[in-house]
Amino acid sequence: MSDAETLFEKIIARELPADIVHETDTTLAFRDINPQASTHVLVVPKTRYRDVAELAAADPQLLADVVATAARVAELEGLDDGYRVVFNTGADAGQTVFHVHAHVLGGEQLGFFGR
Ligand code: DGP
Repeated sequence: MSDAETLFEKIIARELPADIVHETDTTLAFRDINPQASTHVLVVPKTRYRDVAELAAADPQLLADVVATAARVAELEGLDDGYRVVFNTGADAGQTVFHVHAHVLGGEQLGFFGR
């Protein structure tokens, strides 16, 4: 990891405001500033990895923590009819913040997506 700090480190450090919905020892969940569904929460590990592939290779337990926090967020947000977890990975997928994050989307019928 060599890139400059991202804004998510600042949110984790409480140097930037965010609407935090859940926190664990290793993860933080906060609402996306530009929601793409009725519920749109981002889950980040407190330790920075660039993307989900790097996280999986370096620390599988921390990836499991991120997924468990996503599931807990879905429970807290009442997404009882289902939800989607997305890890955008790289430029073609539209990743803009290079601190791995899971998007948790739900609260309505989601369309299929791709192009
Ligand atoms: P991605 O495109 O997968 O890298 O998603 C980055 C997301 O981060 C995007 O949906 C918008 C969100 N985002 C960008 N800046 C901020 C911010 O300052 N606060 C919050 N809460 N979300 C942000």
